Amino acid sequence: MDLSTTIANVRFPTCLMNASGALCVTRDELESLGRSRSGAIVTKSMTPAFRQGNPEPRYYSFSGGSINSMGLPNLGYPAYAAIIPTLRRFGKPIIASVAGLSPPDFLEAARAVTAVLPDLIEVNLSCPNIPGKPQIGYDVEASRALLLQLKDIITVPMGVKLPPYFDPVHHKATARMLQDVGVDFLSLINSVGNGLVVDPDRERVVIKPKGGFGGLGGPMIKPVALANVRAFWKLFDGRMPIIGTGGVVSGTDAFEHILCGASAVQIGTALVDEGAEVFQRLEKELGELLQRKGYASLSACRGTLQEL
Ligand code: RRO
Repeated sequence: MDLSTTIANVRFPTCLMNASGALCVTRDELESLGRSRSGAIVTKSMTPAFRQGNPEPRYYSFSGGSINSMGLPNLGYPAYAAIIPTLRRFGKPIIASVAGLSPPDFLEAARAVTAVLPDLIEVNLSCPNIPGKPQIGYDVEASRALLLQLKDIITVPMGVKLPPYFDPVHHKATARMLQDVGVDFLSLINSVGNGLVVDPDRERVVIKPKGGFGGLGGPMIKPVALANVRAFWKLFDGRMPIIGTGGVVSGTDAFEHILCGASAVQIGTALVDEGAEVFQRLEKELGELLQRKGYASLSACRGTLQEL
């Protein structure tokens, strides 16, 4: 089964790839993604300087999913600008994720990483874990101002990684802004920010930063992710490429994202739990599912979710 896909005129050998943040911080991790069946290499969100991130424990996995408050640990853009050209040998697209603690940080990281020409750039407007720094993606006008400046700097296709929205008004206002700016693709969604997981036996939180608050991922957020993929697919009349992220642990989960309108799917929690072999398993499961259902390609079922 051909699981290849195209986003903003960039061809991906398969539609399954890592989510930014999951096993993609170090050179070793990025090379391991290169050797895996991941359809792309997506970097950890990069800031101008190296960041240690938040104190540990800062990631916790449980049956419902995961909670993290990593705090943007990354090597800093000079390191990624040096690593990215060496990743080309793996022959798959490279998506550089760019973040910052302030708009000038974003611009600086974007300028530097654009110079080494990753295939696409994903602007992360939705990190929930920096104490005192709200997620920019929840402020439509601040997002517009930042993205307009980034659009002038970034010469490769520019996408945005958005936080989950929970009201149609927010989907609509954000879609209008993204249309005005002219972004090339969407990654939906980042973790569901500021959740709290409690260990009832120990009567305490499970991660250290921010009093235990952190971004939720994995199976429990799948319906929220699907809703955001679907809402933006409809608002853009199916013309905006969408990478679906959230709760994909099986081929069926990936299929659900595609039915809602995703052109590709990113894997976070399941990748951390299983390691890079997860891509092979999901590829097999998705391929067999499509075959069983009689679909010859992803595009045959993309966005075709039926309503009652
Ligand atoms: O590093 C993190 O704490 C983090 C980031 Br930048 C993000 O975008 N999403 C997330 O769940 N964690």
